[in-house]
Amino acid sequence: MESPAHQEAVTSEGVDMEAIMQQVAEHKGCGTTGDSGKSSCGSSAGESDLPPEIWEKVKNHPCYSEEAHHHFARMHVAVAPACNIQCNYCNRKYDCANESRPGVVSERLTPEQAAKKVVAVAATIPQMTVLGIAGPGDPLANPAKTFKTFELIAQTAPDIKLCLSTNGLALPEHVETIARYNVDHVTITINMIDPEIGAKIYPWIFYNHKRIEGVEAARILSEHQLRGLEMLTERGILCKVNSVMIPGVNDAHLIEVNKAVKARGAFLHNIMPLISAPEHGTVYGLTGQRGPSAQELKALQDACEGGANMMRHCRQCRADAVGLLGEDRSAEFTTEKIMDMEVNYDLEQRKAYQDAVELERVAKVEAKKEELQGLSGEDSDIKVLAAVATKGNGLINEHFGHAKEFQIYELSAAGSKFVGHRRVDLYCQGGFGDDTALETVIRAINDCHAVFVAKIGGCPKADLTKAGIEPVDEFAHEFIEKSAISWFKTYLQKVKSGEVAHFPRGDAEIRQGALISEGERKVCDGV
Ligand code: CLF
Ligand code: SF4
Repeated sequence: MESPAHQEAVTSEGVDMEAIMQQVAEHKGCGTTGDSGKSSCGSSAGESDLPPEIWEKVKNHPCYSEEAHHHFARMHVAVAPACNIQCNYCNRKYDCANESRPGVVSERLTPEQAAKKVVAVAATIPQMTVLGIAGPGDPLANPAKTFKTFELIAQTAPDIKLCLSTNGLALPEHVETIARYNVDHVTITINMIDPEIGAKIYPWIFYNHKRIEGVEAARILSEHQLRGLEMLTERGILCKVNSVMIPGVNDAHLIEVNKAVKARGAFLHNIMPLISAPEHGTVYGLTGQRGPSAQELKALQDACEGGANMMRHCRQCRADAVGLLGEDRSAEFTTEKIMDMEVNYDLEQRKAYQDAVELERVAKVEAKKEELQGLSGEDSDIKVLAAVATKGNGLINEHFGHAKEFQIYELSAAGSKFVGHRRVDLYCQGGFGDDTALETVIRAINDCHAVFVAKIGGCPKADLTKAGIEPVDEFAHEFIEKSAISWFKTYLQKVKSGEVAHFPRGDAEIRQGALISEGERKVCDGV
């Protein structure tokens, strides 16, 4: 729990940056955490950092392994419409903000339709390795539909990992069933462990056939979340905790949440920015509650390092998302289209594809290691952020103007680390560049010293340079981290020789609603 002095420091307007920065200063660094024998190097932990049995579980799960998210895809099926609680950041006509941005599901599916869709997607996208149920309500408030879907998929697509995301209220009563259906990855959204804070996030829960409000509701919810987490980890089920960072409400408190979930064996902690806008019709949207800036989010995530492993590559995806994290191919797989599809579910072909991906991944890791040797003995404390345009596979393979998001890496004498992503509006509009979009892209990556791209035109190059962000296209189609480390070595040399003066960059804006255009959204008819 927070001390009273600590609570005073949190204003209703702002993030408690002082408390967060104090935690950063106390950061103990990377080490082995004990529970499940896992490393605390965050979701970027690779094969050499994890016990073999854990690596087997995460190596092709795009959310549980940062490395995997460059290569492997997930899909969600929207079979769970009802919810048993109310969050102030959710409007029921939108899909679940636990596991998605407040976009909407295009269509809800029956378990049978969902199973058909999974097989059709898996046959078309061999890198699709995980099926998640994340809404649009709460999967465990719809247990019959959720578990029927898992049962059908286990029969027709046995190589696919099953994943579930829940608010946790109904979790304790379903833990045995989750284990029986071989659901090996469970996410619980835990935004607080202090019911007084919880009452500012959750107006009510529906429990034991009753609607319960206020602090009592938050107390019951928190107790169920933490007990459910313990019960799952005791059974060896890998658990991730999602938390929504709500400035002035639970920001600094999430450091306590991180400690509490680590103590109960959570494998990962995913702190996501609040998505809030009046047009979403949520309580927070209508009351003007803001989300965090990029710097505030990163400071909090940094403060939590050394506790439960940090996930930083979440895309807050829709409850019907399909594809690599950051891309959404759901429009290719509507129920109508699936009915007309010739589906050839070839297990051998899928395995061959995934073996080839594994070779590519190993090559990428080796290339990074080799480049890192050039930084050994480097004692500079300079840290910079770099933005990368990529279509996947860990390569710099996207044009600046075609990027819908940039991946962000922190570069230091210790090497490179994935620290986030920024959604942006498309700059290239087919033959011409959109200057307004360019301004928003620059604001979204304003904290970066460089942007790595496969190709870039003269105009955006000039504007980026003027804004102090170096456009780098000399590593087109090469591995991201190897290239970024190589660039950073040169940057450090230039700083040392006096050719370049190093200045910290400013803050950046987390763009809400970018990436998917309004035209692609369809409002569902509510829960
Ligand atoms: Fe889906 Fe969630 Fe499973 Fe992943 S998403 S149920 S764990 S398969 Fe992933 Fe999407 Fe973030 Fe969720 S990027 S919102 S963390
Ligand atoms: Fe919405 Fe999910 Fe919260 Fe339910 S648990 S109110 S669906 S965000």
